[in-house]
Amino acid sequence: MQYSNPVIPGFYPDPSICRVGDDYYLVTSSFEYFPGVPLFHSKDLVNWRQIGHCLMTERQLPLANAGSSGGIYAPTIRHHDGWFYVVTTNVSGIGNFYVRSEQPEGPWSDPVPVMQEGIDPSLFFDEDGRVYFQYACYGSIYQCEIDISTGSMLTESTLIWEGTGGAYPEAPHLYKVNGLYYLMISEGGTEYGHMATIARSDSPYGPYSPCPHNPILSHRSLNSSIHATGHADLVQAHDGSWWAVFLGIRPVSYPFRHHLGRETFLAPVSWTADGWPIIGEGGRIEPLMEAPKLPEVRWPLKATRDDFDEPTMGFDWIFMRNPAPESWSLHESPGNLVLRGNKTSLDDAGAPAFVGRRLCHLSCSIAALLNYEPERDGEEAGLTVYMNARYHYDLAVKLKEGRKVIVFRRTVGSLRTESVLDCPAGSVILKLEARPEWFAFSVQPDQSDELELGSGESHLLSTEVAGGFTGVIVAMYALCETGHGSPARFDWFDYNPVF
Ligand code: 6LW
Repeated sequence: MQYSNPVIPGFYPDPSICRVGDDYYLVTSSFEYFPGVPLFHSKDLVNWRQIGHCLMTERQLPLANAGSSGGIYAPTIRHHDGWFYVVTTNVSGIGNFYVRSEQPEGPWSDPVPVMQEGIDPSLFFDEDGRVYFQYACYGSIYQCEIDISTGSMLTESTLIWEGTGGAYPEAPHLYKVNGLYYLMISEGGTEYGHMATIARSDSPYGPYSPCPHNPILSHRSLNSSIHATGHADLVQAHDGSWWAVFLGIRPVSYPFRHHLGRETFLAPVSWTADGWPIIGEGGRIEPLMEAPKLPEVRWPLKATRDDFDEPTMGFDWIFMRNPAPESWSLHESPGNLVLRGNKTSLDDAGAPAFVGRRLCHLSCSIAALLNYEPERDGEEAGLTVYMNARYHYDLAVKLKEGRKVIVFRRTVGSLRTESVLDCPAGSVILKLEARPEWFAFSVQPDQSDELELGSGESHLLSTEVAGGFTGVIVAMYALCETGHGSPARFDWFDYNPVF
């Protein structure tokens, strides 16, 4: 049986995985979005369901100072002695820290800081009870021992490997196999030169001897629909087979540009006769690959419509930074998500009234029913296809010089275009058709014909143009320059992948 890559599509980069019995858990980076560090569960490594987030409170994840692509960088998840540990970095806050929980669904603890600079922290629990903390800093990989009950450092940090000469050695993970310590990292930068490399030693502190088959994973200079593979983590399945999760991208158009962000991929790991792990076929992976020989467990398909009838938001929904409590409500108008604009706009590095989900498919149909009668001039509410504060396409209902209008706006760096149509009173359905190379916007006012507003190229919202580490988010939003805007009632939100 085959499976298709990515196994977790959409902006879910820097994956880390651990196994407890026949259960697999996986976390990814989340940057300026809240809640942080999405947590996934699988029984077969192919079918994943999100079961929550590890950072659910502002105390765990203060993001007020996080710019675009700030906040939470790469996490690592490990399980030891009955506890789950997730270690990560808030680059816009306390730096390196971990949270822990006895159940993967939480509650997760308050942050335990590790007073060590750098990014991409990882944990290794050795058989003698020692706990090692690895991280990337100053272009090398460092390690110290820590007291896992307090996060305090028990030894000085020492440089343990500088990689094979690629730029930016990062994403370290340490494994012990047949009595040897294997240190896997990524090099070459997270773009088209990305690769995973590995070295081994008979001591956790090295010296580490590099694998003669490095890189053990890379799509650099390959003719493939998948690029930038790297930032990998290894797991031994409960049937004894080895697998790797790692990030990759799926560029569209030429020159290569990708807008979904870095996604999570899976590939088998084989061991060479001289005891080295190789990911995929000689480091190359495919969109379709042989599935693990584990009992397949599929999860219930997600509903394509969210009616906002539940008391809490589903796990797919994320906010931009820590949301202002008064900017959103599921209780003000039962059966609706109500947004009230504040003074923060989509162009600001703040916390606008914004509830979004990752765009996980190159082709999909998205729509939302909006009841909104703006009373303050300049206030608006609608949908945005958002890469970051300087690159987004918006479709909104707005009060403009006393008239209720529909606005279609494209913000591409310093360039901005805007088209306006009169909007009849009453509700409107805001529509977005996403295809690999473009986004098309239209509205369906109540009792009226659909009106096409325009389209925008996807490559203008791509990482190669917009920069950063995230991927496109489709969000409902509201803004009001005077603060506390009129209620924007979103009755439902549809997300229908087009295959
Ligand atoms: C991540 C690091 C990286 O921490 O980017 O480019 C950072 N490589 O591994 C954010 O994904």
